[in-house]
Amino acid sequence: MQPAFSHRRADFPEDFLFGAATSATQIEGTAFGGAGASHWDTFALTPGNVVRGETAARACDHYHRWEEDLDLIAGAGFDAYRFSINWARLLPEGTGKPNPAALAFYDRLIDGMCARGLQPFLTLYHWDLPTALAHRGGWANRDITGWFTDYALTVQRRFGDRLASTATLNEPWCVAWLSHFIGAHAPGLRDISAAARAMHFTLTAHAGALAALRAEGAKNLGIVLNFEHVDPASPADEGAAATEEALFNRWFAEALALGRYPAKALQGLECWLPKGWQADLDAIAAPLDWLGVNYYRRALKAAVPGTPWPATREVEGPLPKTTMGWEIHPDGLSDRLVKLARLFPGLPLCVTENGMSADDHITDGAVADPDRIAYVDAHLAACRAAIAAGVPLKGYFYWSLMDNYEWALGYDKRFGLIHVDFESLKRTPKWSYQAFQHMLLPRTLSAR
Ligand code: IFM
Repeated sequence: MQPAFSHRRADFPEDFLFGAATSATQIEGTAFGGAGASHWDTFALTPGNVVRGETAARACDHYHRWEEDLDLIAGAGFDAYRFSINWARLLPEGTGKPNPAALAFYDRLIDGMCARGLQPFLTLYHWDLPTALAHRGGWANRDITGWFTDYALTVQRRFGDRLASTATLNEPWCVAWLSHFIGAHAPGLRDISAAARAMHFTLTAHAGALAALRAEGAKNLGIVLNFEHVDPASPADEGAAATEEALFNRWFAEALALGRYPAKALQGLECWLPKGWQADLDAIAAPLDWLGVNYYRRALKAAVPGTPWPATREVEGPLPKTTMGWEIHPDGLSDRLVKLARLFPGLPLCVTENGMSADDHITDGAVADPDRIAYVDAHLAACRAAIAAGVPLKGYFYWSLMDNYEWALGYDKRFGLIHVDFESLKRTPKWSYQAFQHMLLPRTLSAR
């Protein structure tokens, strides 16, 4: 039997928003419309970086199929759509003159959202750094603050009149640590000094753009951070878990909320931070209008004595997992929301990403994904628990609207509510899409 969610829309506050999320490089197709190269294009063309060497050149061909995709979002009953602009599409050289085809494309896309009653939730940076700027040091160069601010202003001046909200960056931990220390994402560095600089310059870039956007009159400005529930693999691994907590969950959040970095992370990073970093902290802690929370899983951490800082590794845990190998732990979401509400008193929070990858197949024209429905159901229960505990949680966005380019994992992992056949590009809504429809559509239709 096809399952439904155990929640009704009426179980959430009247103004609570439901939405679906994507990002530009993961769906649009970077080969179309005069987009400049981003560091992901070059990273993917380097053997060994991406599963089967797959690129985002065509992705879901959203560049040409955006109308069908927006119809599907509206058809599920969502109130809002979280999308991003590809910086390298808009500014092929990273700075300077915008690409006219990109201006026209994002105009059509945003107008298309408004015409369907979908609130446009924009993310300015979801990882498509123009290669021209990567060649100049990218996120390890302090100048990125100015490059990013200028890009943000170009976006605001053209599209700002139609945006419901703007987030500066998506998941700065991935931009900095995963990409410059672990080396799993573009630019694929394994360099603690570049990583420390990027951990700081993502925040100066956020702060520069936030101030400039505000001066320009932009409203509803935020940033999207990723969080995981961290546990020690054994009682002897408490220190390893605390280091991970500081690097992953506390670094960005405490800098933004309190204007300081956690001591446990500074132990390893302070000597690599750029000169004068302390002077940037006041600007970094400028008030936000909202905070986006991406949450997927629990991570178990163990110490690896005798290795360089942070001297930790991840250990496989016993909980049920998604096809990413990620442990499913919905209580971690309510815990995190409660902690964040304490750290940022009164600040509206929004779950900007939550979802699971699964081994989805089309059978007799349908995609049965009961595990995904159960995953979302449990995380919606966690949202309700947080709201009941007093957290000002304002929305929930499922990641992702449709199967797409999962970065270094190519087209291997399916997170979508909509199945995409990467040969024919046909879209097939899964059972989980229908579960959202069932929960959301009656009220959305009466409001439209
Ligand atoms: O696909 C990514 C997305 O780009 C950022 N957050 C996590 C998702 C799943 O890995």
